[in-house]
Amino acid sequence: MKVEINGNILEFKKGDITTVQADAIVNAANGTLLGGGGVDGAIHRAAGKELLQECKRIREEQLHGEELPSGDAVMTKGYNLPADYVIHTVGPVWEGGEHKEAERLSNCYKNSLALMREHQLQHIAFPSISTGAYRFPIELAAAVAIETVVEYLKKERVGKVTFVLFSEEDKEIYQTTYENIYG
Ligand code: AR6
Repeated sequence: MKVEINGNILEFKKGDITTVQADAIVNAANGTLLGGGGVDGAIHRAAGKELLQECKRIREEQLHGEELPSGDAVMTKGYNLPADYVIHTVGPVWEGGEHKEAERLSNCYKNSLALMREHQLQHIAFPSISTGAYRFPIELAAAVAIETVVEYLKKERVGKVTFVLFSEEDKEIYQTTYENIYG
């Protein structure tokens, strides 16, 4: 499904984000930036070892050894990926909903879009951040993700945003959520 918002394109696709030829793909990382399972593991495997080396440099130089807080985002090159860049963001772990999970998830999207704009990228692809290992209920996460992205696109002309969902079921949830809010 594809819609136009203020001269931008928003689309929903089923697929593996490591195969997407966007200017940047977003990684649902953890604070260590050292890789993990899920989409993070897939991105590191497909990008190659140099990605891990750059992530380690960011930990040392930009973050002074600290972990990247949830909601924040940093950018690296894409190395062996078809995408030029990877934006690493850390989603919130779902702890019942009263620990600012929605706000922190929204910040993941906002901060990734801010990096997109800062670096004048025209196409960014997001996975469904926090809805795997971090257990954020996908219906709620989809509403936060979509509202954050749509409100941004109404204000800024950046280009194209693709949600790359890993299953048909997840894609249906995102599309239905979009229709329910904006249809
Ligand atoms: N392409 C697109 N989506 C994918 C792919 C892929 N190749 N692989 C998985 N997904 P998760 P989180 C979907 O667990 O919940 C990692 O270990 C998946 O089906 O990857 O933010 C990190 O290191 C789900 O819908 O990320 C962290 O420790 C979505 O991506 C932790 O998991 C997110 O699932 C982050 O957990």
